[in-house]
Amino acid sequence: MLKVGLIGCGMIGKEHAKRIKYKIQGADLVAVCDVFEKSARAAAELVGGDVKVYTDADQMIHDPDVDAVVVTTPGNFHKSPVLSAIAAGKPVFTEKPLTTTAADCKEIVDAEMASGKHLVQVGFMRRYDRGYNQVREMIRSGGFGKPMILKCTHRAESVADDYSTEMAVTDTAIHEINVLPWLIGDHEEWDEVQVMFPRQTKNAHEGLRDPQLMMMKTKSGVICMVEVNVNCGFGYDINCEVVCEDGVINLPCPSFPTTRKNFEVATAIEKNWILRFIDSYDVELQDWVDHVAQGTTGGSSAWDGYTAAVTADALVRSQTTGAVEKVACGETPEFYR
Ligand code: ISE
Repeated sequence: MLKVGLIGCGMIGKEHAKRIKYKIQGADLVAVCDVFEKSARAAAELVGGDVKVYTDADQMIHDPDVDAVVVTTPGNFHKSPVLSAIAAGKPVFTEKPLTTTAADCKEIVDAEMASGKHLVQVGFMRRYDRGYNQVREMIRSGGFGKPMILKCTHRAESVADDYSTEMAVTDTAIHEINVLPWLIGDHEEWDEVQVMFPRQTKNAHEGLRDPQLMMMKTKSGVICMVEVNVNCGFGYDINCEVVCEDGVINLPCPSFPTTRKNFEVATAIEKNWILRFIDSYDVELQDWVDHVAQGTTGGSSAWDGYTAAVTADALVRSQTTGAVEKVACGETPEFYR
């Protein structure tokens, strides 16, 4: 049984705490940690109270009762606990993004390589989503020819007041940055990217540029357009249309009953990302635990986290310059091939 300690007891932290405690096979939650003791205690209560409560991440990581670590703090606080877990030689699953800058991700990559062990898995859960996997298989089958254009939307009903223009890249589009090359079987990194700002929505809070159109081109010439629109007001709406040489494939939407009432035919849209990707999170954490049992990692590696961050840095630069920005990740180290 893998004894897991979790750091960061906010929204996704509480979800993962319950998931590890009640759903995942081969793992048990033994400790929770948050700088705010109240949050840590609330998470502990959610899972029945029978876990240690910490406010110091390092102490929890070095607790001999903790075999492996899950990091669910906000992205800009991932670096320190991930480095600390690597130093302790303990497997660590960190929520996306690995960190919010490429420089910080590089430190993690270097530390993991120096440790000589694959310890880090990054929580890009879309690679575990059933729909994305179905689309990927269709592309791999070759029956649709080569993909040429991807048209994606990443829409949310609304965001919190501390959500910034940069976060549209580092926190939101980071999913498409990670999942799209994997989806189309492109093993190289992105080549160039650009952000465009269309007319501003009246629904965004002051200081937030929303919506944003992100254009990303792979080295093989596939162009992806991602509409990030986080105050759309009607739900959490993830779409991805893959235009191939011999046909078009659309990512399935979550299925809801179609209703007929009041002279209207209607189908619901998912409310938020926790619900939209609930199954993907289950599969993802089970896969992490299964890999850890074999002494390996699955899903996205620290290198994937790094290349996503390099791409995000380029998009963030483009938010200011308006220009097409090059993405330069360098050679994939042998360790991650
Ligand atoms: C959130 O952290 C997620 O990971 C969601 O999938 C994404 O849609 C949202 O924009 C992020 O804030």
